[in-house]
Amino acid sequence: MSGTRRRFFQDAAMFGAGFFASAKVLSAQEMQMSGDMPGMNMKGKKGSIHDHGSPVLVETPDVPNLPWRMDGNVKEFHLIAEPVKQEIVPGRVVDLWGYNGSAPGPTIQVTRGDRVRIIVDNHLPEATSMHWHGFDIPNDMDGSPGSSQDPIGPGGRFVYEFTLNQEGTYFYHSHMAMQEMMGMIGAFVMHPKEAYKPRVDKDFVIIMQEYAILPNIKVPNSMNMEFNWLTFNGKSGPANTPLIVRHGERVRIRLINLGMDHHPIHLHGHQFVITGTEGGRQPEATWGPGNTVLVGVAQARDVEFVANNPGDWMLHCHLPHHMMNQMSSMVGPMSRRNGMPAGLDMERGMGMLRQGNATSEENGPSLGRGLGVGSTAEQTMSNTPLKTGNPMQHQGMQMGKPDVSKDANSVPGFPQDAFMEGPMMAMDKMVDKPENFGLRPGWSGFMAGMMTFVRVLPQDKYDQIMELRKKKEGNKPMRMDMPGMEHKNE
Ligand SMILES: [Cu+2]
Repeated sequence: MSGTRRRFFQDAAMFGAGFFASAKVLSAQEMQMSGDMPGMNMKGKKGSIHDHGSPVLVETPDVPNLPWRMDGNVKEFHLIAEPVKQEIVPGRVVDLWGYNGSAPGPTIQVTRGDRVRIIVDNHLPEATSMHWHGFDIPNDMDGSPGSSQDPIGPGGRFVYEFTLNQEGTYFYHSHMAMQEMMGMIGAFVMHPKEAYKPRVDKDFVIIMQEYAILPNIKVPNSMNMEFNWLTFNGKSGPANTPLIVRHGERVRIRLINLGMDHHPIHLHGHQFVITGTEGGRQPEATWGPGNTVLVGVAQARDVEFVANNPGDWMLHCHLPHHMMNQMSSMVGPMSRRNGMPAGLDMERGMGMLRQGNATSEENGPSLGRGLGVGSTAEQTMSNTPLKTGNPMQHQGMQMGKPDVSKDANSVPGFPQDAFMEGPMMAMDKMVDKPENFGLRPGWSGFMAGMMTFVRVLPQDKYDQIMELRKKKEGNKPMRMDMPGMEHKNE
């Protein structure tokens, strides 16, 4: 270890004054952006990055890349299993478990043939174990607690080392089932030495997760079988960052699912082909067109398409309940009603827990069966006069009058449990970021759960967003909390 440490400081010293600049240039976004430099990959230009065979790096919106350092011929990474505060949507910060401050954990990228060392430190209050999902590696590196190694105790460390002769979309995750449900997964992309043909211009990773977190609780109930927070890369719509591509580019999206449900992921406006699974690249003869791909639990699916249709296109899970936020039976109608249902106070009216923890005897049974939001307080929904004229106000939200017909209250089924979506709940300003620039006003009111955009943009709009992104990154303070540092991907 002392040799490793010395080596790190030598490297840092070698970089000298250039250290900060180097680290900055090689941040994930910047590495991605280096492929966007004028003249680098403009169509028709010779000597562009496209003439080299190396694949583009993947971008995992809202999730950092894991930095690494070279130790001899070994690529060394450092993962820390730890509790994480994750803001799923503005104002909703929950307590998850993840890696290096992120849930999902940071994305690891290697090239086929790499010798890789991953130092795993356990900063959790209980034992963990790291499994390398789909890796062809020696058994004692597999991370199966009990059978291939002793679990890593709290405060403990395990050093994994192996050579990777695979290509594709893989992932790492805790092999403790309940820890998986707390967020403990990250992407592990193994690049081929030469890019596949046809070469993609953009390559994205999206990890799908789900949590059951009742309205006044911050910790997921990992026993639950139903989920009210559905995330792409740790964010629910409209808080997640859209995928930005140029009109005409070839795009790959790597979808990874670790949860209790399968997700049919649907892309608007385009047909794609499935080019890979959690087992690697699929032969071209198997590529059939589609626009919805079912990503089962523990599976990965790579889809590729040519972004030939300009516009802001939705990319989302098509399960209706996975396109919602904070689902719990009583909250939706509450927002539309005049006061509480008869006989209930505020907390019970909204289905909040009043005593005991989520798995306590009084709450456990109903929560175990479903969110149920304390099914004891569940009521039949009949029509109730719709509150008009005085819509609820939330700071930062654009609350308007609901757009409903005059006879709405006489229509069976109205209002729907989740009648909170729509223009009433727009929060464009709260989720403002370069990648959202130029979306239609009010767009955010219709995005929830596993929903994001693939924005297929003409050159000028694309450049504009890249410019905004660069400015925003320039303002960010350097994060120096990693024990390693980024080196250029040779
Ligand atoms: Cu889904």
